[in-house]
Order: sequence, then C-alpha cells, then structure tokens
Amino acid sequence: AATAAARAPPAAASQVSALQFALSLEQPSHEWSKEQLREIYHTPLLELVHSAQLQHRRWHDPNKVQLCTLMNIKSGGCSEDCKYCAQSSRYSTGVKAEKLVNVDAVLKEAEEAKQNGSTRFCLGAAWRDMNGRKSGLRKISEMVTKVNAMGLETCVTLGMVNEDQAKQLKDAGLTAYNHNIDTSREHYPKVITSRSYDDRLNTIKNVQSAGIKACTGGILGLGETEEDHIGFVHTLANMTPHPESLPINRLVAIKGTPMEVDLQKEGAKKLQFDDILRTVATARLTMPRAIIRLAAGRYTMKETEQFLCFLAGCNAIFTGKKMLTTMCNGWDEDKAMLSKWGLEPMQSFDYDAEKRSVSAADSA
Ligand code: SAM
Ligand code: DTB
Ligand code: SF4
Ligand code: FES
Repeated sequence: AATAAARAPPAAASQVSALQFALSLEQPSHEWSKEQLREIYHTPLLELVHSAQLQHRRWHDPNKVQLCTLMNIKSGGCSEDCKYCAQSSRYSTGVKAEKLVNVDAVLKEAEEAKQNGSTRFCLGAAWRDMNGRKSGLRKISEMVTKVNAMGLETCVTLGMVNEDQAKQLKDAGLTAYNHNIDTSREHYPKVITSRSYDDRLNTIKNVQSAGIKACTGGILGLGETEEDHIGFVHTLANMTPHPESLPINRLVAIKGTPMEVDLQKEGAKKLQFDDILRTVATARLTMPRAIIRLAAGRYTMKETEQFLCFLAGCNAIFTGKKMLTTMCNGWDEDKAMLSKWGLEPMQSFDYDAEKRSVSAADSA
C-alpha cells in the first residue's frame, strides 16, 4: 500500500496538465473551459509565474516593453454610471465636463510623447457612444491620421461604436480601439447598469470586424472574487481573435464614486497583489500573443510589484504626465526603471502579433 501511495500522482497533477496544455499550444486556443482556467489560476504561485514567463518567451521578445501615452481629449460629463469612474456626470468627483480638444493640442502632446520614447498614443473620450457625434468622429479621424503620420501607433477609446463608425476610424488609419469588459459577466451588473456586458462585446466585435485591433481588458479591485478573475479571463480568452492588447487596471478609488464608498464597507473584498499576479499570468498563458498592459493604478505599485508583473507576462505600460484623470508614472522614472532592468522600448509597428510564430520564437 505504501508503494502504491508513493506512486500515486501528486495532488497537483491536473493543474500541471492545464498548464502543459497552454504551454504546448502552437496556435492560440479560443476554447478554454472555466475548469482549465481555474486550474491554471490556482497553480502554486511560483510555478504559475514561472510557466507564464516560459510562455512569454515562446511568443515575445522577453526584453521588450511597449510604451504608450494617454491623452484625455474629452474630459468628464459622461452619461454612464460606471461606479468607479471619475468622469461620470452622476457623481461629484470634482472632474469638470469639457469639450473635445482641438487637433493641434493633440499633435503637440503626441510630439512630446514621441520625443520621450512612447510608440503608441491613445486618445480617450468620456462618452457613452458615438451616436450623433458625426463632427466629433471626423475631428478624431483627423487626429488619428495625423498622429499616425508622425510614426506613432494610434488608439482611441470613445465608448460604444457601430460598424460604420468603426469603419471610419479604420479608414483614418487607427491601429487599436480600447473598449473593456471590465470584469466577469457575473460581477458586471454590480458595477455598471447603463450598458450591458453584451453591449460591450458587440462594440468589440464591430471594431474587430472593421479590421482594427481590439485593446480589451478590465479593472481589478472592484470588490470581485477570485472566481470573477477567472470569469474575466475566460471571456477574453474565448474571443476570436484574442484582444491584441489587454489592459489590466488596478482600481484607483475615486472620492465621490459609489465604488469608493462600497470598498469602505465592512466585509468588502480587498484586492491582494497576488490576485493581480495570478490574473496576469493566467492571461499570458491563455492569450500568448496579447500585449498585456499595466494600466491605471500602476503608480500605486512598488517597483518590485511591477517587476513581478513583467515576470508574469506584462509587456506594456502607460507612461507620461497623466492617465485620463488619475496619476501616471512619468517618462523619466519609467526610463530609469526599465534601463536598470535591461528592458528596451518596443518600436512602433515592429510588433506584428499575427506574424509571430512559435517555431520562430522556439528556434531563437
Ligand atoms: N468612456 C469610454 C469607455 O468607458 O469605454 C473610455 C474611457 S474609460 C475611462 C476606459 C477604462 O478605464 C474603463 O473601462 C476602465 O476599465 C478604466 N478605468 C476607468 N476609471 C478607472 C479607475 N478609477 N481605476 C482604474 N481603472 C479605471
Ligand atoms: C484602459 O483600460 N486603461 C486606460 C485606457 N484603457 C484608456 C485608462 C485608464 C484610466 C483610469 C482612470 C482615470 O485616469 O481617470
Ligand atoms: Fe463614461 Fe467610460 Fe467613465 Fe464609464 S468608464 S463613466 S463610459 S468615461
Ligand atoms: Fe491604447 Fe489600450 S488604451 S492601447
């Protein structure tokens, strides 16, 4: 009996098999079960992070990090009720509603970002959708074309878009459109009621059908559980294609928002750093080509925590003067951090996820 027990597979055998499956893929899979993701997510942390780093090296240059800079081109006054957001008109957060900025202001900021080494420039507007905003869309299309002409990749986030609006942005040369699912399908209604999870998936589909890359991720720290982190990755990992870019925001609790109040309540679920690490690693293992982007709230992370996120598969950051309304780590401190670690900025357009093949990375 003792020898049979000794020969019995270790308790973690099924965990190893989900990891091994992820690590053996020659092409990304879009058919992940919740059970597989659960197994991966709950792998002992050192083994999980190590495996995510192995996956990262199979699909990416391990020393490259993409630097992107954000600009808020239309601040505040948003009609949506996202419980975390500083820019919703429903909450008193001190953010004023402003008009869409002009093209020259964007070009000036984009030039500064370029001079500082950023290769992707992202424009964010606090809108629910683009309906009835024809002149706004024309102006933003002009911004996109002109920022592209500077040799920068372009990205916009303008709320919901239909197929025609997406097509117009594609014609302007847009690289990527940011639209997040934010959290799991189950947790979502506790955070946003003014548009549905499926509305969001629909916008992402419209963007991808127009031939624009999707930048789609979410926020950690909305009072969700580990099961919600698994559900969040599950939705993303079963998209076809996977998001080209996957932003991971850590909630910045904004005074005046209902989320900030909720999180003060007794029994509120507080996000632990290892949950961030597990979510990043699970995303890396299951969406090997995606650029995983440490987004809002990075300024609240210690350098060692950021280092661990890179180890688990992050390979992009927002850097510059500001996020949309919250703080951002600045170019100089980021350049110092990356150069200390021997990490180099990715060049514009040198990242072609579609061309990257396992065999090429394996033979390197
Ligand atoms: N209005 C557009 C929309 O919601 O689609 C675009 C801008 S919105 C600010 C982009 C994303 O930023 C949100 O989906 C959310 O994931 C993230 N975000 C917003 N406020 C945040 C906060 N306080 N902390 C962390 N992430 C936040
Ligand atoms: C995303 O997921 N993170 C970036 C980008 N998409 C546009 C924006 C985060 C903004 C965080 C809140 C703020 O600064 O107000
Ligand atoms: Fe509006 Fe976007 Fe903020 Fe939601 S996250 S309130 S849609 S700006
Ligand atoms: Fe610009 Fe995601 S917000 S790449």
